[in-house]
Amino acid sequence: MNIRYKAPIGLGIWLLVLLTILAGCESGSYNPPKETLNGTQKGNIDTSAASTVPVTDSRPIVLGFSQLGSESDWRKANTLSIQEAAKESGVELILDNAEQSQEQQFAAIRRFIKLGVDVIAIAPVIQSGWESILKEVQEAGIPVLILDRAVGIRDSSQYVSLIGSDFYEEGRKAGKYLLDKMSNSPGPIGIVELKGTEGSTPSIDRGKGFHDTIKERKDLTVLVSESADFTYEKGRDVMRSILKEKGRKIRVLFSHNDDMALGAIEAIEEYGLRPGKDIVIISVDGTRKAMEKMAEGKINCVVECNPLLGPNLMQAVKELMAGRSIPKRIVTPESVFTEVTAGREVGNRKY
Ligand code: GYE
Repeated sequence: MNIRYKAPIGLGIWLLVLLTILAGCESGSYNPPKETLNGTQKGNIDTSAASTVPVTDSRPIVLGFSQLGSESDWRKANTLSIQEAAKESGVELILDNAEQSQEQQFAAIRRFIKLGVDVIAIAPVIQSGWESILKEVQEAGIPVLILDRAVGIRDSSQYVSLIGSDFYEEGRKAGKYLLDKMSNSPGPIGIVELKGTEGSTPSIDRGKGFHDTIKERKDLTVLVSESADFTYEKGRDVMRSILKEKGRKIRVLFSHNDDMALGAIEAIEEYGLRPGKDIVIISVDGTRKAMEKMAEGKINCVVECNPLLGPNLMQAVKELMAGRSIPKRIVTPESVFTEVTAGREVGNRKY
């Protein structure tokens, strides 16, 4: 799916910046080019308008964005936020949905290079394997912004900035909630962990943060840790089979995202147990649907992960094109919601 956006320049973007920018010691910058797009038509990206963009300083900035997929409500909100922010700030967005395939991401990035876009943004599906494609982009002289998930590369000069959450911290918050919740419950306490996409940063880091935190209590045992790819369907199916095997030994579910938690709730109810009561459920994201389930008492805690990265991304793009440097790492501030406040929070959710 490729969608092209051309929109008038608005000022609202500057008011819409909701997220805190934490400057690291490193920062990235880029000398903005003056040349226009070369306008070749490649793949299924519509480039017809690109070739007509005039060679002037006032032409819109063109951003090629490789989105990793549409696997969850978080992802859908993330894509929408980027589309809206692009419109709002007058950035011309060329969006490619890679449907969970790193190969498709590479193909999209190569098309962006051929088109001669001004900036490339990438939300990487997995962490590894990015070095050689980023080298190609570097050789083409196009600056790269990494969004949401990280890339595991040796040479960090291959991208300008990483914009997104601290997933390790999210895992730690989930672990801390569990320690607190179980402080008066005797062990052993059996835990199921539903992981996200194997090899993706949020799955790796949320897992680490959670395990590192709960290990202080020896009678908390992770019975099964299995990937359900961040989707509702796999969350339900994987939980069904885990329940068959472990049944009532399961006292806790830590799900790496809301979609999988919601799928697992379906499986738990089918099995005849009460989610949120017989099985304590901790999830990550903070979607409206998860908040509603929490208000019903079927989820106990949701660690927030903010998908509304569009304003931050557009601001970074503009700063870069103006030749200013931006922080190497831009982290989004996030909170934790529990069953105690869920009812109040439902109405405030934007995704
Ligand atoms: O938590 C999950 C999505 O990368 C932070 O990806 C993102 C994760 C998010 O599929 O719902």
